[in-house]
Amino acid sequence: MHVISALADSTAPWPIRAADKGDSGRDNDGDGQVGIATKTRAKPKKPSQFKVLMLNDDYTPMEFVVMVLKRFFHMDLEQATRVMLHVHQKGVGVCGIFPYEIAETKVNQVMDFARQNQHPLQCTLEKA
Ligand code: TYC
Repeated sequence: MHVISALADSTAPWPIRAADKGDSGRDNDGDGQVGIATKTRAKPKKPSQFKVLMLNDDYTPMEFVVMVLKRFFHMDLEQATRVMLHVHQKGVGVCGIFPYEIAETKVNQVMDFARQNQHPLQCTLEKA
């Protein structure tokens, strides 16, 4: 098969079509393959990371926030207390940084747990 070498020509400001590179779309080497070009990435991209943020509110008890940080983010009492107080004073704080699916699961777990206990605690995601 004729491989289209400029498929990923980063200097071209437009997508390069097979015809632009003299590939007629016909089988040129008799191997029965027509117009298929694949390019594997030499360097696979790292999965992007997301911060899980906790937001302050006036009603959720401090003890509950500490419990959440221990339960879902595996913090010890000291660390959880420090993060809770940071959120209480600054309005927002980072609970941890995770790949997207794990971060999303943590947010859902925290929000479900807060709802079940009738607290307005809010948790969200932000690209790291
Ligand atoms: N501000 C809350 C209070 O005074 C405590 C609190 C801390 C709530 C952190 C939410 O993410 C939070 N009871």
